[in-house]
Amino acid sequence: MVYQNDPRIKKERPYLAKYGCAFTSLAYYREKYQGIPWHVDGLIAAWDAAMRVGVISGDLNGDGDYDDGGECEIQNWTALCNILGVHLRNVEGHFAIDDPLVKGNYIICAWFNPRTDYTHFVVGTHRPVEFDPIAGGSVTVKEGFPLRNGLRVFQRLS
Ligand SMILES: [Ca+2]
Repeated sequence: MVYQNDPRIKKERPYLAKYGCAFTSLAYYREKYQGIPWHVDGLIAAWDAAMRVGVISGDLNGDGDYDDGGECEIQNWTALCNILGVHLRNVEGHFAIDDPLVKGNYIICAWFNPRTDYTHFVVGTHRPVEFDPIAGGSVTVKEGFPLRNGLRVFQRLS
Protein backbone atom coordinates (compact mmCIF):
# COMPACT_ATOMS: atom_id res chain seq x y z
CA MET A 1 0.00 0.00 0.00
CA VAL A 2 1.11 3.55 -0.68
CA TYR A 3 1.28 5.69 2.46
CA GLN A 4 0.27 9.34 2.65
CA ASN A 5 3.81 10.21 3.77
CA ASP A 6 5.47 8.35 0.89
CA PRO A 7 8.61 10.36 -0.02
CA ARG A 8 7.35 11.15 -3.54
CA ILE A 9 3.95 12.24 -2.26
CA LYS A 10 5.60 14.47 0.35
CA LYS A 11 7.56 16.14 -2.42
CA GLU A 12 4.89 16.33 -5.12
CA ARG A 13 1.62 16.67 -3.13
CA PRO A 14 2.54 18.00 0.33
CA TYR A 15 -1.12 18.59 1.24
CA LEU A 16 -1.97 14.98 0.51
CA ALA A 17 0.97 14.00 2.72
CA LYS A 18 -0.29 16.31 5.45
CA TYR A 19 -4.09 16.00 5.28
CA GLY A 20 -4.74 12.83 3.27
CA CYS A 21 -5.34 10.43 6.16
CA ALA A 22 -9.06 9.85 5.59
CA PHE A 23 -8.50 9.80 1.82
CA THR A 24 -5.76 7.16 2.13
CA SER A 25 -7.75 5.13 4.68
CA LEU A 26 -10.57 4.89 2.13
CA ALA A 27 -8.18 4.14 -0.73
CA TYR A 28 -6.78 1.23 1.28
CA TYR A 29 -10.10 -0.61 0.84
CA ARG A 30 -9.47 -1.05 -2.88
CA GLU A 31 -6.10 -2.70 -2.42
CA LYS A 32 -7.06 -4.82 0.59
CA TYR A 33 -10.59 -5.93 -0.27
CA GLN A 34 -10.80 -5.55 -4.06
CA GLY A 35 -7.26 -6.72 -4.77
CA ILE A 36 -6.29 -3.72 -6.91
CA PRO A 37 -2.98 -2.29 -5.68
CA TRP A 38 -2.23 1.41 -5.56
CA HIS A 39 0.84 3.11 -6.96
CA VAL A 40 1.93 6.65 -6.20
CA ASP A 41 0.83 8.02 -9.57
CA GLY A 42 -2.68 6.60 -9.25
CA LEU A 43 -3.16 7.88 -5.73
CA ILE A 44 -1.97 11.35 -6.75
CA ALA A 45 -4.30 11.31 -9.77
CA ALA A 46 -7.27 10.44 -7.53
CA TRP A 47 -6.33 13.22 -5.09
CA ASP A 48 -6.07 15.73 -7.95
CA ALA A 49 -9.43 14.62 -9.37
CA ALA A 50 -11.13 14.97 -5.98
CA MET A 51 -9.68 18.46 -5.51
CA ARG A 52 -10.61 19.50 -9.04
CA VAL A 53 -14.31 18.70 -8.63
CA GLY A 54 -14.53 19.96 -5.03
CA VAL A 55 -15.07 16.56 -3.42
CA ILE A 56 -12.14 17.64 -1.26
CA SER A 57 -12.26 21.35 -0.48
CA GLY A 58 -9.58 23.63 -1.92
CA ASP A 59 -8.14 27.04 -1.06
CA LEU A 60 -11.36 28.52 0.32
CA ASN A 61 -9.95 31.86 1.45
CA GLY A 62 -7.82 32.32 -1.66
CA ASP A 63 -4.55 32.94 0.19
CA GLY A 64 -2.63 30.45 -1.93
CA ASP A 65 -2.35 27.63 0.60
CA TYR A 66 -4.56 24.77 1.79
CA ASP A 67 -3.85 25.09 5.51
CA ASP A 68 -6.86 27.13 6.65
CA GLY A 69 -10.11 26.14 8.33
CA GLY A 70 -12.25 23.86 6.19
CA GLU A 71 -9.56 23.37 3.54
CA CYS A 72 -8.55 19.88 2.34
CA GLU A 73 -11.69 18.45 3.95
CA ILE A 74 -13.81 15.75 2.36
CA GLN A 75 -17.12 17.26 1.21
CA ASN A 76 -18.77 14.17 -0.24
CA TRP A 77 -17.61 10.78 1.01
CA THR A 78 -19.54 8.65 -1.46
CA ALA A 79 -18.30 10.75 -4.39
CA LEU A 80 -14.78 10.21 -3.08
CA CYS A 81 -15.41 6.44 -2.97
CA ASN A 82 -16.37 6.63 -6.66
CA ILE A 83 -13.24 8.59 -7.57
CA LEU A 84 -11.10 6.05 -5.71
CA GLY A 85 -12.93 3.13 -7.30
CA VAL A 86 -13.82 1.59 -3.96
CA HIS A 87 -17.12 -0.28 -3.83
CA LEU A 88 -18.45 1.56 -0.80
CA ARG A 89 -21.28 3.93 0.01
CA ASN A 90 -21.08 6.35 2.91
CA VAL A 91 -23.64 6.25 5.69
CA GLU A 92 -24.29 9.86 6.65
CA GLY A 93 -23.18 10.83 10.13
CA HIS A 94 -20.59 10.31 12.86
CA PHE A 95 -20.81 7.09 14.82
CA ALA A 96 -19.65 5.65 18.12
CA ILE A 97 -17.83 2.33 18.43
CA ASP A 98 -20.88 0.62 20.00
CA ASP A 99 -23.31 1.76 17.29
CA PRO A 100 -25.09 -1.22 15.65
CA LEU A 101 -24.30 0.20 12.20
CA VAL A 102 -20.59 -0.28 12.80
CA LYS A 103 -20.79 -4.07 12.68
CA GLY A 104 -20.06 -5.62 9.28
CA ASN A 105 -19.45 -2.30 7.57
CA TYR A 106 -16.15 -0.70 6.58
CA ILE A 107 -15.09 1.77 9.23
CA ILE A 108 -12.54 4.51 9.38
CA CYS A 109 -11.92 6.16 12.71
CA ALA A 110 -10.56 9.51 13.89
CA TRP A 111 -7.93 9.21 16.63
CA PHE A 112 -6.90 12.13 18.79
CA ASN A 113 -3.63 12.89 20.55
CA PRO A 114 -4.11 15.49 23.31
CA ARG A 115 -0.36 16.13 23.53
CA THR A 116 0.00 17.22 19.90
CA ASP A 117 -3.66 18.28 19.39
CA TYR A 118 -3.62 16.18 16.18
CA THR A 119 -6.58 14.27 14.79
CA HIS A 120 -5.77 11.41 12.41
CA PHE A 121 -7.96 8.94 10.50
CA VAL A 122 -6.97 5.29 10.31
CA VAL A 123 -8.68 1.94 9.70
CA GLY A 124 -9.23 0.50 13.15
CA THR A 125 -10.57 1.42 16.56
CA HIS A 126 -7.97 -0.28 18.78
CA ARG A 127 -4.23 -0.88 18.73
CA PRO A 128 -2.77 -2.41 16.65
CA VAL A 129 -4.96 -0.77 13.99
CA GLU A 130 -5.65 -2.57 10.72
CA PHE A 131 -4.14 0.23 8.61
CA ASP A 132 -2.41 3.46 9.55
CA PRO A 133 -1.80 5.69 6.50
CA ILE A 134 1.45 6.91 8.05
CA ALA A 135 4.23 4.43 7.21
CA GLY A 136 5.60 2.84 10.36
CA GLY A 137 2.61 4.00 12.40
CA SER A 138 1.52 7.48 13.46
CA VAL A 139 2.36 9.20 16.74
CA THR A 140 -1.37 9.91 17.02
CA VAL A 141 -2.24 6.21 17.25
CA LYS A 142 0.78 5.44 19.43
CA GLU A 143 -0.10 8.09 22.02
CA GLY A 144 -3.75 8.91 21.45
CA PHE A 145 -7.17 7.32 21.53
CA PRO A 146 -10.12 6.85 19.16
CA LEU A 147 -12.53 9.77 19.41
CA ARG A 148 -16.02 9.07 20.68
CA ASN A 149 -18.28 9.53 17.65
CA GLY A 150 -15.12 9.50 15.53
CA LEU A 151 -16.27 6.74 13.21
CA ARG A 152 -17.29 7.07 9.58
CA VAL A 153 -19.29 4.12 8.27
CA PHE A 154 -19.36 2.73 4.73
CA GLN A 155 -21.61 0.01 3.37
CA ARG A 156 -19.92 -2.55 1.15
CA LEU A 157 -21.52 -2.65 -2.29
CA SER A 158 -19.92 -5.92 -3.42
CA1 LIG B 1 -6.08 28.86 2.13
